[in-house]
Amino acid sequence: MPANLPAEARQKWHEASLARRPQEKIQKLQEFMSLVPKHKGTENLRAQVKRKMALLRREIEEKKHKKAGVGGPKIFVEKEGDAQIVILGPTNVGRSSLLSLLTNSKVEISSYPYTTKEPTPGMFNYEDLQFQMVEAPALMEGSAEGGAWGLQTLTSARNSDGLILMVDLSHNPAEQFSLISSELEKARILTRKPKARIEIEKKHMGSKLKIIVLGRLIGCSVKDVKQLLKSYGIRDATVKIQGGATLDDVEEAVFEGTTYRPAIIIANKADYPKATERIEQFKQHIGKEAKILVTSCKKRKGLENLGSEIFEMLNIIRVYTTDTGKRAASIRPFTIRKGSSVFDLAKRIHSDFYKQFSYAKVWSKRLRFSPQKVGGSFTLEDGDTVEIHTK
Ligand SMILES: Nc1nc2c(ncn2[C@@H]2O[C@H](COP(=O)(O)OP(=O)(O)OP(=O)(O)O)[C@@H](O)[C@H]2O)c(=O)[nH]1
Ligand SMILES: [Mg+2]
Repeated sequence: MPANLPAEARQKWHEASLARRPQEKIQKLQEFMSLVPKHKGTENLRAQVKRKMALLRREIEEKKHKKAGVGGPKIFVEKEGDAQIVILGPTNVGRSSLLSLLTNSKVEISSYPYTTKEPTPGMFNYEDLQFQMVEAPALMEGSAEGGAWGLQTLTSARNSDGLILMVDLSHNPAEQFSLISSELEKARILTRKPKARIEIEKKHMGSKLKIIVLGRLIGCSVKDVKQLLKSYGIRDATVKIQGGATLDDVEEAVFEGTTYRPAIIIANKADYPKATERIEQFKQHIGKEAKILVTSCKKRKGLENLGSEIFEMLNIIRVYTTDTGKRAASIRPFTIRKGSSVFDLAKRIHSDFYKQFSYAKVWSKRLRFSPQKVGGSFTLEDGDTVEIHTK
């Protein structure tokens, strides 16, 4: 549904985007909110602006704390290891139980609700990879608007490389899952790869109207896009579209781009009496597209494949490097995106490295003979060992 914002609201948004001080920005956003009509089409937008204001208030608080020399709880956990996976779910589903089974974290487990109050990390070793698992505080209705720990929980989710969406089988899992989905949707975090992606690159230069559209527009013209962006005070920008976009899609992108995070669903507490029935209904409810792991943290069951499922979800491969002259391959692999070439690997090792690239030798099980001499465009696969030779 389109947002259909009145002109004054658009103007106010422009003013808010120009405001530099947090206090002033909050003020402008508040005024903006009072001009946004309340209907289904603006629901996500309203939630998101509320979150933005909560984040700004938090920023002001933190500055005060810093001056006073005391720190508050963390909003998100700095990344460590090969990937960061955030465990999301309503309270009591067993997020802490999962974290303590997989990692050496000493997180508190309790039958009382809302025990975990800040993002809590632990390292999960899978083969030669390290996945940093982060338990986010429980999701509840209103999290996306910054209620309770919503700010920490959804900022953590946005900041992650992938998600575990956890529900339990002690009561209706579909209800728990729809709470997770709706809060994620309001926070504009997608767990399915979007068909279209739009990025608006603002340039803040000159006052001449200069809007460039790259990609396919659906049901509107470049002129419409120019007019729309102008009404939001955007005069100099490049709009990059992947896969086609309507004018409403472009308008959404003005506020905040959506983030895509891959996800695995865990249905925990499989030891409950009616669990089998509930899981069948839940599977039908979810459909075939999403992966569901059925576990019992209490009985330590169902977690055998979690490492490989996470690895699969992340769409990465491991590549080992050797130095010319040395025989042993690196112990710690580089993790790079599936489909990457030798060039991509060289860039990862050092931003300038690929410029001196001459050729590479690759050792791989899938090759008829190893090592094989290859060029920069050679596509790597999981487990390959590479030796790069420079000019
Ligand atoms: N029967 C059963 N109980 C479980 C299972 N996993 C966890 N529990 C229990 O469920 C309760 C909540 O577990 P936690 O791991 O603290 O849940 P949480 O999701 O971290 O909850 P909060 O942090 O409080 O939001 C505890 O009493 C656990 O012992 C399970 O597989 N089966
Ligand atoms: Mg917990």
